[in-house]
Amino acid sequence: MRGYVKELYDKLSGKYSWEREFLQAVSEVLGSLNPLMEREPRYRKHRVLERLVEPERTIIFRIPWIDDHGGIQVNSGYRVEFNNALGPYKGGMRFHPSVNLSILKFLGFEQIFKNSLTGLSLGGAKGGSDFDPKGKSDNEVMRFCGVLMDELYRHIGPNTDVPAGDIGVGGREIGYLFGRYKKLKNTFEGTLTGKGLGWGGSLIRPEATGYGTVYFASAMLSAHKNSIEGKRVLISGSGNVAQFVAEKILDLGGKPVSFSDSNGSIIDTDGITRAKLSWVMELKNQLRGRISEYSKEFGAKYYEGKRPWGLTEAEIAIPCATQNEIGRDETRALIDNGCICVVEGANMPTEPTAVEMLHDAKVLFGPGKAANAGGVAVSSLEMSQNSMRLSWTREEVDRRLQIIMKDIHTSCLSAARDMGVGDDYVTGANIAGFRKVADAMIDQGVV
Ligand code: NDP
Ligand code: 2IT
Repeated sequence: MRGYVKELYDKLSGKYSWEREFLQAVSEVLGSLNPLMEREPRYRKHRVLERLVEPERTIIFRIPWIDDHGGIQVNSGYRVEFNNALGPYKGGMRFHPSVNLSILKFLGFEQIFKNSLTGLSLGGAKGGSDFDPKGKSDNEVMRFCGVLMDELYRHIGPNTDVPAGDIGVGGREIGYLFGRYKKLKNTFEGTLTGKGLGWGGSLIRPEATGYGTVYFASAMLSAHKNSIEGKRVLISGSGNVAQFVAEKILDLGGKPVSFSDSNGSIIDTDGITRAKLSWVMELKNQLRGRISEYSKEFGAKYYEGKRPWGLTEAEIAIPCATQNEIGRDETRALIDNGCICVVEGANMPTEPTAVEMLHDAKVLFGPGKAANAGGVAVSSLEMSQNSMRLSWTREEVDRRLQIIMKDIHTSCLSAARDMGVGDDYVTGANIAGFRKVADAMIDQGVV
């Protein structure tokens, strides 16, 4: 980073010095924008960047709830409404003990550019709580979601802000959140996405992030005269995104060889078959068990406390757990074990120095804001279906998802080539995502 964007970044990092993840996300975007700022001075004149790095609104609230033993628990709730230049605020809710304002600001900031890349009318937001759903009963999760919504409902709406899922928030949580929202507002409307299929949800929404990430990987490989077929694929996480990445890899003839969770990783060099995958889906989605149980069931090796990178040879790596889960040593191990392509299913899973190493080693790198945009894209298709009061078929939604992912890939590559940085997808995604939002902000004046 240098010049004007560096000055801006230094100011921001002085003001929010403790917001490590947020500053990391901003630094990555600003690092790509310098040449564009020099080429098109109007962005600087209108102080678009200064405005973009401040959320339009941040709501922080208390969530007191009663546990199964009659005890009073207290959590923090957040919604960061970052930017609505392109459409209603849109982005997921994360429930995880690590959640704080820095993490939600990083996710909300990324979401602005991701949503812009989809080509759909979506602003950027993120929210969540430091509530830990692990080990809680369904009734506890329901009571917690109810109290969270007692505050959140006044800030959201189908044309205002439309939350969805993220880590720790799946179909069960969206159901409880929607139930309370509907009761409080006395209106049945599409204010949340990821809803159940019987009550306004869209086919393919659960699959969309994972499928979309693999469609993006496939487009990257095909632009470089390669494909997924026959490739071994390391996957981290074993939740929503990881499961459907594995399913689509199998559809396209690849071989998933790992899963992980916050306790450790399993490596299955025989390959995770469809039968093993459906066992994992039941383990994680119904029984809410640990991935270590996979090794007891199928005899694969379990590595306690380790992430899967470089634990076995593989051509492709798709991180699908959380931020900063691939560091320098792991990147070295990936490269030494034959990795040619890293695609981010998770948000910001690769540390900045690791991204540099991948670029230097000419490993293809697909950044999350482009690669995992299929989830929010199908959320937007869910909103469209809700507005029209109809439901598209599985084939129709999947067809649209494939087109959107292909278009995102093309936008990233053409923005990168336009800036003379070859196939640097990070620069491409940041510039293509930024331009649309920045132009809209200029058109709409200083608001
Ligand atoms: P889930 O809650 O379904 O799964 C998360 C998985 O990641 C679990 O296996 C979890 O393990 C693991 N994990 C979470 N936090 C950590 C941690 N701190 N360290 C190690 N492992 C961890 O979430 P999703 O699959 O929905 O989300 C995964 C990633 O994808 C996130 O980065 C999310 O922001 C991103 N994403 C999700 C989208 C969606 O539509 N759901 C859309 C776009 C991106 P454990 O069970 O032990 O906690
Ligand atoms: O990070 C993400 O894009 C999501 N968690 C999905 C957001 C959404 O609104 O579907």
